[in-house]
Amino acid sequence: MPHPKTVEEMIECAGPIECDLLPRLVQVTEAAAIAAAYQMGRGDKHFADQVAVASMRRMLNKLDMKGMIKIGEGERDEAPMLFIGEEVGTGKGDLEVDIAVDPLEGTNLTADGAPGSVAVMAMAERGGIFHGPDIYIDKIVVGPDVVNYENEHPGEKIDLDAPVSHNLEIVAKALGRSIDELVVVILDRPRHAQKITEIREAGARVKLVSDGDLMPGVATAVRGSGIHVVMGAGGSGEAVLTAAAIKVLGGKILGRLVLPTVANGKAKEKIEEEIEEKLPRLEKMGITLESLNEVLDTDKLVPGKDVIFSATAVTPGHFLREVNLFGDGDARVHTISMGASGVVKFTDSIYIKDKQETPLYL
Ligand code: VTB
Repeated sequence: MPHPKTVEEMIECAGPIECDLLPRLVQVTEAAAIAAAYQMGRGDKHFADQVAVASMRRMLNKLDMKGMIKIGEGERDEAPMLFIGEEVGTGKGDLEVDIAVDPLEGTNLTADGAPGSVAVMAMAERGGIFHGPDIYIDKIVVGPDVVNYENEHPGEKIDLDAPVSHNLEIVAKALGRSIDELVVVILDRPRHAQKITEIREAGARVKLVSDGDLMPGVATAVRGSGIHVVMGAGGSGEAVLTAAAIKVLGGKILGRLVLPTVANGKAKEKIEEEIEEKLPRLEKMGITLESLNEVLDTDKLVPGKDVIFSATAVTPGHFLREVNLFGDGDARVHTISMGASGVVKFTDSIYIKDKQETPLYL
């Protein structure tokens, strides 16, 4: 039976952001990843981040759009570029775009030459991306099989507040396997000690990552990636970027904002200091101490319809190859990009400056 939607129909139903900006977004993450790749393994995570940020910002400012960073490098006083609220783009044209950005996800990984770092960005129409502070989001991320299972079994749903074993049982049933065949990715942090124990006690296997829980979140929606669930508290920007990709891919994320001092079990005074410092900013974004506790689902984190996402690997990743540098700035990069219409691209891009000097490798 033919698929109800032809590829031509899918391409036609792509929104204006996907049509006009997705190809350009890929170039933005590619340029940032190449800039960061020159700093790979040099031990300086701040400089690696800085060059990725600067490159991304230069590229973004060439795009015809009225763009606004909704979640990114930090607040204006902490981040000189791509701060939350910064306007980017030429300002020309009709496209009003919300942006979530992590120019270098995994700065330590890049500095150490370790796997898992990417340059990543998502866009959607105005109001389409959660406007939030740069704190943590505690989350659970699962792929489309789980969403399918939930739709077919009303009453059986993953739940951020349920015991870990409840969520893993649902994922196992959805994937038609037993819990001991599941793999859960979680950041290796003392704040997750209890959760890691619970995951192991429930019978699942744990992959601890030193940094970078964004792409593992995306991987939950990719069969064959070997990752079935991502749990734990990480950067809020990273969670929103995960939400953008997981929304396009039909998976699901549930999250809750949490202050780093709270998540990391700091002393009462430290927590109070953080509240005092951040509360005014939170309130400006419409978030109160009470609403901080709300569960944010995929559509709250990324309400947009015309959502696009691109991630280019700097170092080798779960399903991406690292940047290769060939001399005189020639480079080859590997990207996953996607748009709400349903198109997902794995692209190998080769930038050759001197066509006589640099041969094309396969
Ligand atoms: C998290 C995680 C990221 O940094 O933000 C982490 O989501 C920072 O956590 O993927 P800590 O404050 O515990 O160091 C990353 O691992 C890399 O940006």
